[in-house]
Amino acid sequence: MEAQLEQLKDEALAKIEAASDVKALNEVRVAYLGKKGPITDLLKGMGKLPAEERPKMGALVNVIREAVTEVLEVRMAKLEEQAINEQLATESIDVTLPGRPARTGNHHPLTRVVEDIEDFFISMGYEIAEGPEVEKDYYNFEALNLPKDHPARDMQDSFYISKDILLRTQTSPVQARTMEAKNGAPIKIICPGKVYRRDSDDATHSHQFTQIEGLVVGENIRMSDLKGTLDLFAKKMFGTEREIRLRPSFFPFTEPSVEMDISCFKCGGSGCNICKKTGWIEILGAGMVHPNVLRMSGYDPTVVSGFAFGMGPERVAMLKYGVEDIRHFYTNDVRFVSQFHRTEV
Ligand code: 2U9
Repeated sequence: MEAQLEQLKDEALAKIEAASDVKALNEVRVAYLGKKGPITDLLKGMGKLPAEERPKMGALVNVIREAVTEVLEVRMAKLEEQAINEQLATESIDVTLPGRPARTGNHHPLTRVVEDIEDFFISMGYEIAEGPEVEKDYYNFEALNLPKDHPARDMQDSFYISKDILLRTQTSPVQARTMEAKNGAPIKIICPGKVYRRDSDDATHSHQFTQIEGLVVGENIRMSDLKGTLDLFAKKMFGTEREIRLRPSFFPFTEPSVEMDISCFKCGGSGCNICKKTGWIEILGAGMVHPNVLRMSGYDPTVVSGFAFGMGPERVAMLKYGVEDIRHFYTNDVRFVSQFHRTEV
């Protein structure tokens, strides 16, 4: 039995020595030390030996197993090193190859326009206010001077969740909520966000779009403040050459109400395809906050006044970047969205 074990050991050591690569050595390991190998067999066969021989034989098998394992590990380390060296000798790295440029992403054009508008108003001391997109009928309509029978509240134009809850159709409810919360204190905010209307989607309409509205409330806030603010805004967004024009309009929440045009940034006012030969481009709506709106949210219209304005960043982006279909903003085609890299550092 002992001689048999010694022979097994010599045989294993000879095969380890003869193994010329990692794969061959692994085969030797499985063959001699594996679950089906002779050493495991010997250990399993111990039960058949007379009881007094078992400890001695068991110890001998273990000594041999450990000796074989040790030699095998040393040989394995050597063969692995040899394999790596062979690989290194055959491979080469060309350090003169030009690097691959790191592809950076860019902001979505709408995000970019919204952030540009935000930056301007933040520079003017405004704060950004946000509110829920699922809104109460009260804040979306009632508090904005759109009473129950107003045509703009028609079920056709809004996504109702229940009788009193809908997807907001404008960001104005954020201003109404802010007024209520501020409890008579001065306000200077802009409210960017998503709004929803029941519209059939086409090149210029979308059932979901973006709005930015602004609200300033305090003592002695005048129409001239509104006009000065909008004039600066137009110059910042569309170029220092721009002039603005206010036309009378109507919104239930402002009185008087105006629509603002800017002088065409393409032709400078002489008439072209962008301004439809008028020299002017409509950009936003605005007005002095209606006394009813002030009163409903806890402000005294005999003491304070305010101005408000609203615009659609999609329209601003379409004009600024010559985008012809509003749906491009929402379909995430990389050929479209990757065209709006900011070039300024
Ligand atoms: C309160 C008081 C007044 C917000 C205003 C407009 C005029 C306006 C539209 C432009 C195109 C929205 O994106 S659009 O469809 N908005 O013309 N919005 S004044 O007036 C308010 C809002 C809230 C409490």
